[in-house]
Amino acid sequence: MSTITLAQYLNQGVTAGHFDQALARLLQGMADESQDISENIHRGALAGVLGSAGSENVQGETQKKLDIIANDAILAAMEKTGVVAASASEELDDCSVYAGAEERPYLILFDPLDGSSNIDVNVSIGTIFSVLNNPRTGPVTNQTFLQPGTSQVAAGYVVYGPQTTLVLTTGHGVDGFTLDRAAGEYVQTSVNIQIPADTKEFAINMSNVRHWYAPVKRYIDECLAGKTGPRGKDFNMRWIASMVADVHRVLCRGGTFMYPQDQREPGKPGKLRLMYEANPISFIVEQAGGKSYAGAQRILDIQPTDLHQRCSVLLGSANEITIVHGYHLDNSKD
Ligand code: P6P
Repeated sequence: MSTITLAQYLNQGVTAGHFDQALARLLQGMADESQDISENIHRGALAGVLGSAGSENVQGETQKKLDIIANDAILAAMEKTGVVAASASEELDDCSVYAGAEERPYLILFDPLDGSSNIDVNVSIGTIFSVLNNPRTGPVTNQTFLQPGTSQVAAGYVVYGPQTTLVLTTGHGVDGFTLDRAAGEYVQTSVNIQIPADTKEFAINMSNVRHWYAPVKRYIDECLAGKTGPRGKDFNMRWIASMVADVHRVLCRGGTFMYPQDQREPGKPGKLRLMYEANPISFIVEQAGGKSYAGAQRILDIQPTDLHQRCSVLLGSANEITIVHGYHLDNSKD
């Protein structure tokens, strides 16, 4: 494959009319900032960036030093693009509105460092981002961001792992880029990623099995029953506890990733956040031929009511997700 740089890819996308120069600038800005984050992660203890920051985020979770470093860096980088009106982050209660927001075409939401409990034990973590249009119908507030996932104009993630990999979609398929540290730029290494429709691999936190509702319990039990069970094949399990790393594996070789709502807190629809985790990842998964549901409902169809709302997540290989989604529909009928 003749490789092209991210900059060349973005120029081609503008020329092809897939997106405008402003979105290209936004995506380049996010990619450039991810290089700095990658370097910090790569140096770890040598850069003095490991460990807790001694503070909590809006979710009440202990913040790691790198959570704050990444968050502040992305906020600044998005302002610098000149095309982002405001940013919403997992780490902040409210959106950050930039000067001249009324003229700037895009909004961005992000989880600056997802899976940060893995930072100190050298396991892959990631950045997830979602891009929406700024309707420019008045001042930007948290409410301006409350658009369904189908409204996204772009979404992406960066996996900080053995390689630093950027995966993105602008609604024209999913493409992947590997960071060439020596050259200081991303090079395209995957074109039009497609998730295999069938799989023998599922990812879920099995320690929660006693809390699951019936549809997920039935699906996983059937996978665990293996060859002699109703599925007629053995399954393997993975759980990295870093959504981006688990999802990237699904994109590369198929599989399912599930973090379902469970009975621990019946009023809580799930652990993962809709706006800056489930929506961008679901946009990517569907563009790659997969499926993504919050129980019976398609995630991208959810009309948000809060910037930090959570949802159940069942995503991955289309033929497998169709099965577990079907169990939720049966359950809804019951
Ligand atoms: P658990 C990381 O904290 C995260 O939000 C996702 O990246 C990950 O898939 C999940 O939570 C892990 O949750 O309950 O297994 O620690």
